[in-house]
Amino acid sequence: MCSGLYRTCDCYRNSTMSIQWFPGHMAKAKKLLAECIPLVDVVIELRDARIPVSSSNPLLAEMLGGKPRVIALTKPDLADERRTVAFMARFAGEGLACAAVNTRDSKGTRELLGIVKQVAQRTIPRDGASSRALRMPRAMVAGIPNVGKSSLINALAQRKAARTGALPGLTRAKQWIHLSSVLEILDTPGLLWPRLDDPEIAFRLAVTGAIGEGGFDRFALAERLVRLLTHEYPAVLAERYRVEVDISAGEGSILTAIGERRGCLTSGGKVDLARVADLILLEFRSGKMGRFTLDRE
Ligand SMILES: Nc1nc2c(ncn2[C@@H]2O[C@H](COP(=O)(O)OP(=O)(O)OP(=O)(O)O)[C@@H](O)[C@H]2O)c(=O)[nH]1
Ligand SMILES: [Mg+2]
Repeated sequence: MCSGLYRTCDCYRNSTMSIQWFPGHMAKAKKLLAECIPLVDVVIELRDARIPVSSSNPLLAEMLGGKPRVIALTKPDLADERRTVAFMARFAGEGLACAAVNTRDSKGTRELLGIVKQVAQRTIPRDGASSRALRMPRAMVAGIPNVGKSSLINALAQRKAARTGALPGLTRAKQWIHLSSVLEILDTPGLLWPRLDDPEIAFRLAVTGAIGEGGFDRFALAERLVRLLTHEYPAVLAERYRVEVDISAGEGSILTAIGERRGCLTSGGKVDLARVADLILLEFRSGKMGRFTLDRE
């Protein structure tokens, strides 16, 4: 039986999928963020362009107080471009400064840096007589795990200043990075909120890679992804895996067909459904299936 927050078995496969992930280091991350917010002039809130609303962290919004914030939409290369543009227009309409940044080719970094410096100028302490800035602007990146915080810092710094990686929960402590003489920027650990009450938001966070492996059943997650793709993008699975997609036979039968096609077999020659689940989650997350935005404007 599985218990507590860490559900690794699939005992709820036929029930509503349960996703929660708030390991010990996350509680520490929350404390650290609260300590760091007063040290900076502006907070760059990173949101995944595939889920620009679901990846907005309510805890962070609470902790910000009156601190100015700028939204950076990350991984736009994996999202539906038209929807990214629409979301940016929506945020601008709400008075939120926003830029989309692809850290793979650094597109959007200059724009983001310009916005951050501009916003920071408003709050930076100044010499009373000359109104000269008394120090360099300070910013921090914050957001859900794996959203691309450390990658963004590296793209802004144009060097590998912070450690990055595909699994959420990599950065565990704060780290100041100096961007020449323009800005000091603080990398922080990813933060989720303790109870993911909305199962749809939890699914979107998990399928885009924000939740650690212990927080969900990967087979149930893959099944749900198959269901979503079959309903909303009916051609995707058939085209990518050259299988017949008949959802009336169940998601499991589609996963089995993909496993047969891709040779994901156990030593006994049966389809290894855990490997198939990993395969389709990996290919979805890496953009091999196409570009998707799961939130709706
Ligand atoms: N496709 C794509 N992948 C990106 C982009 N930015 C970051 N990534 C990938 O996203 C993954 C997570 O990046 P990190 O920078 O380590 O994310 P993080 O927010 O610092 O993660 P934690 O420290 O674990 O909270 C890595 O595999 C990056 O290569 C992007 O613009 N496009
Ligand atoms: Mg990091």
